[in-house]
Amino acid sequence: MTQVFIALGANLGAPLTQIHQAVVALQQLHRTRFIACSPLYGSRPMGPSDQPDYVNGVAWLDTELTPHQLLDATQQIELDLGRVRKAERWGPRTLDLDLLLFGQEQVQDERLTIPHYGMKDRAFVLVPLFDLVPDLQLPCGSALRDWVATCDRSGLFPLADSQ
Ligand code: PH2
Ligand code: MG
Ligand code: MG
Repeated sequence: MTQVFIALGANLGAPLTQIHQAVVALQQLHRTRFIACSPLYGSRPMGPSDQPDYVNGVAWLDTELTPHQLLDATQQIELDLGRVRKAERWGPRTLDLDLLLFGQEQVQDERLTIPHYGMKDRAFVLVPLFDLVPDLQLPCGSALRDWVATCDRSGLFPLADSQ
C-alpha cells in the first residue's frame, strides 16, 4: 500500500457539493483505503481572475493501485461529476482532482507529473496538506513545514463547518 494525497478543487456549479461527492467516490475506490479529508478552504482563483472563488482541500488515501490506475480513476470521477475538459489554462471547473504525492515516488511522463509540479507555490494545496500531516517530508527532501511557512496565504480562508 502506498500513501497518496490528492488535491480537491471546484469553482463551478455547487463546489462544496461536488467536493463532498468526490470524497464519497474516493471512499469507494477499489484496492484503496480512504484515510481522511482535510478541512476545506475557500480560495481566490489562481490564474484568470474573472472566475469564481474555489473550494479546495486535500484527500489522504492508502492504495494498491499504480499511479496511472489512480489517475484513470480520478479522471473518471471528474467526468462522472460533470467535468467538461476545456483548453483554457487555469480556467474554472466543476471538479479537479490532482495527484500531489504518491509515496516517495517520482513520476514524469506525458500524462502525469508526481510530485505535482505546482504544489510548492499553492497555499490552497500546502495548507490543507499541512493540516493532515504537519511532519510530512517531501520526496525532494524538503519538509512541508518549510514550504508552508513561506507560502502566501492571503487568498485562502477556512470554510466554517466544512467537514
Ligand atoms: N485550480 C486551477 C486554477 N486556479 N485557483 C484556486 N484558488 N484553486 C484551484 O484549485 C485552482 C485555481 C486549475 O487546476
Ligand atoms: Mg489543478
Ligand atoms: Mg487537474
